[in-house]
Amino acid sequence: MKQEEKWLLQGLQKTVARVLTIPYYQERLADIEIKQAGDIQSLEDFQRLPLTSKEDLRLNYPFGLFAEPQEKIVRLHASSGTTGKPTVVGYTQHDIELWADIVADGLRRAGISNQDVIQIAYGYGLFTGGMGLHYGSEVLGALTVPISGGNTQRQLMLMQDFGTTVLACTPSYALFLAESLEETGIARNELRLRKGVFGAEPWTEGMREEIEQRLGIEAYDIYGLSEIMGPGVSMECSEHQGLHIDEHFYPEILDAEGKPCPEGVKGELVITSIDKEAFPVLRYRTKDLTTLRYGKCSCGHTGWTMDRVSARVDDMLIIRGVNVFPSQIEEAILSVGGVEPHYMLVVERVGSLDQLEVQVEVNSRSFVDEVRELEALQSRVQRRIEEITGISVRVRLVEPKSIPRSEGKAKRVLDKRKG
Ligand code: DLL
Repeated sequence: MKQEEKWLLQGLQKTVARVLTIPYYQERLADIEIKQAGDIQSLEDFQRLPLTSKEDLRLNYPFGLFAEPQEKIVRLHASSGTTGKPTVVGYTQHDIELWADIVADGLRRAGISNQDVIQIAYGYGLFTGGMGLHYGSEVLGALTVPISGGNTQRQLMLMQDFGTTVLACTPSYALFLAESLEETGIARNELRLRKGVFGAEPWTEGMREEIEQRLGIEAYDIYGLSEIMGPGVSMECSEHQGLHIDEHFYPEILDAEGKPCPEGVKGELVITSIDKEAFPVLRYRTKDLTTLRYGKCSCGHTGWTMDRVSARVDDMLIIRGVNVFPSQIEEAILSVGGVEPHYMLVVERVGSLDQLEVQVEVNSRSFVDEVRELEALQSRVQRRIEEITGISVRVRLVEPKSIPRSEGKAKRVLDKRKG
C-alpha cells in the first residue's frame, strides 16, 4: 500500500472509530459485523460501509448523530429542507478552526490574500455560507466585510467606499448585483473589484462568463454543504481546471445503483469527513452530480479534483419520461443572444402530458423590437433548448426585470404537478 493510501486509511479508520461512538451508526455497522475501526483494513472494506443520507439525519433530529457532548459543541448550523424539519449540524472549537483553515486555503489558492477586502454577501445565520466564508477570510487576514445578503444598493455603495476587491455570494446574486450596478450608473473603474467567490447553487460556464464580463472580475467556484461542513469542501484554484477537494474529505462517485464509478464518470458525489469531531459523516450522499479526477494540478496541488456540480439529483425534472436539468436550460439560454440569463421553469400536467414552459426575459434592446423579430427570437430560444434537452418545450418571452431576482439561492422551478 502506498504511503498516501495508508494515511487515507488511517484517516477513514479514525472517522469509523468516531461514528462508532454514536448508537445509530453502531447499530448500522453491527449489521455488517463492523464493531471497531480495525475491521476496516482496506479501501474495499471501507466501500462496504453503509451510505448515510439526509433521511438518516432527519431520523436523528436534532442532535442524534453528534459524536460529542453538548458542552463541547460551540456552534450549530442547519439547512432548511424542502419539507419539515431542517438538518442540524454541530461544530466543536476544533471543527470551527479546521473549517476556517480549509476555507482560507481555498481562498489562497484562488490568489486571494491579506491585501484583499472581502465583501461577504452570503446570508449569515443558520446557513453556513456567511459564517463559513467569514472565518476563512479572517484566518487569511483579509479585511472582512460581513454585510450578508440583500440590501443591494447598500452593497454597491459600500463596495465602492470600502474598496472591495473580492465579492463572495451566490452566482445569481452576483448577476443581480451586476445588473443593479449598471442601473445605478457606477462605472466599473470606480470599483476595485477583481475576484468573485461564488457557489451554494449550480451555475453554468455561460453564467460564469456573463458575470465575469459584467462585473469585470475573475470568478471562482466554491462548493460545500452543511452536512459535510459548509463552503470550502472544494474550490477552484487560479487554473480553473475543476474544484480541488480539501484533503479532509474523502470523495467517491456512485452510480444510480450505488456502485462506485470509475474516475471521470459522472455520478453522485459521496463524501466522508476526516478529522471532524462533533458531526463526523460516513459516506454521505450529497445528491450532487459530478465527476472526479485524481492528480497534480499545475497550481501544485495534488489530490482529488471535481468538476463543477452540474445539477442536484433532486432538481432533475422528468418531463414525459425524459430527464431535464435546469442547468441545461441555462446553458441554452446563455448561448442565444437577445435574452437575459433570468429564467423560470414552470411544469404542468395538461391532460395526461407534462408540459414545460420556459419563461425567459428579453433584454431591453430586444424588448422594443417588432413582434415579428420577437417571435423569431422566441423560436431561436426554443430550438436551442430542444437541441440541448431533447424535449419540446414552450418558451414564453417576458419583460425585462419581471422574473424575481435572488439574494441567495435562486428558485428557478415551479412544479405545479406537485400539489
Ligand atoms: O450551500 C454551502 C455553501 C455556501 C457552499 C456558500 C458554497 C458557498 P447547503 O445550504 O447545505 O450549503 O447546500 C448545499 O448546495 O449539496 C449543492 O447542491 C449546492 N451547492 C453548493 N455549492 C455549489 C456549487 C451550502 N459551487 C447544496 N455548485 C449542495 C453547485 C452547489 N451546487
